[in-house]
Amino acid sequence: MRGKVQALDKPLHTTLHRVGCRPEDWFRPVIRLHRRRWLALVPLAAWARPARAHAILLDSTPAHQARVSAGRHTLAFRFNARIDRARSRLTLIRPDRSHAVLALLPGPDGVLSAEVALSPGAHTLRWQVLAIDGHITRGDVPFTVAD
Ligand SMILES: [Cu+2]
Repeated sequence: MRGKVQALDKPLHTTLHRVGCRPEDWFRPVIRLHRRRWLALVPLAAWARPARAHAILLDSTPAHQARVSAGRHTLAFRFNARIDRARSRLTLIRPDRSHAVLALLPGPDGVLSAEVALSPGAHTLRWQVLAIDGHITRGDVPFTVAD
């Protein structure tokens, strides 16, 4: 990012040298150039943001407030960014409030999945992930296992 900003500064200096010394000559072009330079930075900023973003949950199985049947399930949490799997975890909070940190299955970047046997009652899946930008995000997905 820094390299690209410096590259954008170069044409401004080159143009300043070419315009000359009379203030009325170079004052207007400079303002115009500054405006153009800021406009040029807008797409760069838009492009840079997603690559640096911390992880946001895009969707999950089970979904928020879903109702699922009892038995074995593959849980999956999909995020908008690449995540550090070794420093991310899924915790199942059972109806009796006991916590179980789930073993993660291998899978694509940005997806955390685990297999678990579910018995009836209100559950919560707590996800905590470390994104490649170094930021930790977390959240809860409550769901119900039907009788
Ligand atoms: Cu972040």
